[in-house]
Amino acid sequence: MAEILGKKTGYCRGKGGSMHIADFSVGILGATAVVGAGIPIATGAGLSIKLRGTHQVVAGFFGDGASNQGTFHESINMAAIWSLPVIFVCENNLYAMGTRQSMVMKIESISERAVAYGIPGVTVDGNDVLAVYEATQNAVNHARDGEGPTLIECKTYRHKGHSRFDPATYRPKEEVEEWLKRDPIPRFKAELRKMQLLTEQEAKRIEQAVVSDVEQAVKFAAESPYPAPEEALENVYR
Ligand SMILES: Cc1ncc(C[n+]2csc(CCOP(=O)(O)OP(=O)(O)O)c2C)c(N)n1
Ligand SMILES: [Mg+2]
Repeated sequence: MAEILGKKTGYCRGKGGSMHIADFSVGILGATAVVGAGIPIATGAGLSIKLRGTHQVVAGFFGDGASNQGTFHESINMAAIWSLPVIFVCENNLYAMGTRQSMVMKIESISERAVAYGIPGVTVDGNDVLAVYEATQNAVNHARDGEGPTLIECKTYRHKGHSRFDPATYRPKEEVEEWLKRDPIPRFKAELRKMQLLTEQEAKRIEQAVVSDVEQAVKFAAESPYPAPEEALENVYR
């Protein structure tokens, strides 16, 4: 919250904002506002892991729209030929801003593109927590065994417009209603309840704890100072 509000206490001291947030201390190399620009960064991080010989694995996230950028094709091909430990995670939410996938692609599943680079490509129900977990686990094992990258396509949906200013009138009402029923959070809760791994009381406690964390983050951010003007050129590349 502090970073989003441009405050000095944010992860990037208020200079990254929501679009360029990074936290190297936990391995988050950074978000980027340039669609598809994170994909070559993931490949580069994979090369770094290989050269350093650690057991790390990179996960790079991007959208269906980003998979039409040249960076997607070039980066996956390089990661494939060098057998880099990278998981390319495509969150296919059917839209790139207002552009529906079917308007700009002849294929239905983006995972099909993996064939062109000789790597595994899987499509999973992106709103099914355990299905995503399983696909990721397989891809991690594959990467750690030195077998190279995997492309995972998570089929999902955007619950709202692209931004707060987008009324998203280009989407059929029925389509939105259908997808809202598949919201992964209540769905996973129901699954845990069915497996008797969660009581209603525990679920309530978790929800309250999350609400309280968010409220505290908002309060902390609101009360934090902005960076001083004379710090403008500190902690930035120039
Ligand atoms: C190179 C580039 N072109 C255009 C834009 C404008 N833009 C911002 S988000 C977006 C759509 C991205 O769609 P997708 O990859 O499907 O990601 P989603 O927002 O659905 O997660 C576009 C075109 C941009 N930020 N960068
Ligand atoms: Mg999209």
